[in-house]
Amino acid sequence: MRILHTSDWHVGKTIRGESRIEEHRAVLAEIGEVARAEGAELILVAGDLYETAAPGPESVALVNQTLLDLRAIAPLVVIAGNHDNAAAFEALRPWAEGLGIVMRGRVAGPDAGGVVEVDTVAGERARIVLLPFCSPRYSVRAAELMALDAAQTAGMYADRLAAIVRALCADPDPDAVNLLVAHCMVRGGLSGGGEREAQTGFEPYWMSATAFPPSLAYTALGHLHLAQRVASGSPVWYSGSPVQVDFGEAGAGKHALLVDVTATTPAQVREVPLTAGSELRTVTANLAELEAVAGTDFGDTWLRVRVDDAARAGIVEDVRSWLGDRVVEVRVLGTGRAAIRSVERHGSTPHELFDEYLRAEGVEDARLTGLFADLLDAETNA
Ligand SMILES: [Mn+2]
Repeated sequence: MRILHTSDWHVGKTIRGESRIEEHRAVLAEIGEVARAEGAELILVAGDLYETAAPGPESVALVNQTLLDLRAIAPLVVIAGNHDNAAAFEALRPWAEGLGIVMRGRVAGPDAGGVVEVDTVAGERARIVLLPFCSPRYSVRAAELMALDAAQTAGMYADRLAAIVRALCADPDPDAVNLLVAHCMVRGGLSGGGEREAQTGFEPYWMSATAFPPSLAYTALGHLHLAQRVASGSPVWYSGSPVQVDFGEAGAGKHALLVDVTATTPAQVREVPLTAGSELRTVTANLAELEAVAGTDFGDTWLRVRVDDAARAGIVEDVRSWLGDRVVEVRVLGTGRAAIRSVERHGSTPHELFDEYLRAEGVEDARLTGLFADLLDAETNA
C-alpha cells in the first residue's frame, strides 16, 4: 500500500502577529494534491494540526475542510500532538468516525481504540497503533490503561512510554501492514528550533528509538519539524512540518512522505517536496547594506533582520521603511547586551512573548521555556 505521512501543520501559527492562514491554506491544498496525484491509499497525520489548544474559528474551518478533502482521497488517521487540544479531539471522535476518519486525542488501551484496523480500497489491511502526545502527567494514567504492573509505571517517562508501546504492539498481525503513528520526541532527533522544548526541569519528555519494535513496518512520527529518519531497527520517520514554523528551519526544505510497504516487503520512503509555504529568512547586515537593498521585492519571504551596527534611535523604523512589511523582527546587535528589538505583542503566542522576555533579560535556559510550556498546558488543558 502507498501511505502519505504528514504532521505538524500548526494551523493558527502567527509570525510576530501576522496571520499565516493563507500560507497554510495553500500548503494543505498542496498536500491533498500530492496525495491524489501519487495515489495515496492511506493518510496519516501525526499530530500538531493546530498551533494552540484553543484554535480560532478560521483555523478550525481550514483543518476540518482539509480533513474532509483528505478523507475523500483515502482512509485517514489523525492523532493529537502536544499543541492540540486532546480533550477536543476526543470529543470530536464520534463525528470523525461518522465521516470515516480515525481520530484520537489521548492514548487508549489496545481494545479501547488504541489500535485500529484499516482496509485500503485495494483490499490491503493496516493494523495501526495510535500514540497521541502523552504528557508526563498523563503517562501514568496511560500506563494503567495498558494494565502494566507497578514496576513498569514507576520509572521515568521514557521507560513508561516504551512499556506502553510494547503493550500496544504486543499482537502484530502477520497478514497486515503493522504501523505506529505517534507524536513524541525521540532522543537523537534533529530539532528545527520551533518545537516546544521537549524537556522540563523535572523530567525529560523524550522516548528512545529502541521502544519501536521490529514488527513495525513503518513508524510515522510527528513533533520535530525537520523531515528525517530516526536511527532504529525498523523504519521510523518524522515527516516534518509542511511550512517553516521557525527561522531555525531555514534552508531545510519541506516535505510530505510517501511510503510504499506491504505485509511482506520493507517500507520504501520518498520525500516529496512541498513548496507552497513561505521562506523564513534571517538577514544580517549593517545599515548601509540594508539601505542599499531598499525597495527589493522579497516576495512572500518573511524576514528577520539583524542590524550589525551600533544602536541609535529610529533604526527599526528605517529598516522597515527600506525592506517593507515582510519584516517581522528587527534586532540591533549593537554592542554588548543592550540589544533593541521590535516585538509585536498583539497576536503573539504566550510562548513567543515569554521567549522575548527571556531574551531581553539575557537568560538562556531551556528548562525555563519547558517549565513555562508545562504550566501553560496545565492551565489551558486542565
Ligand atoms: Mn509537537
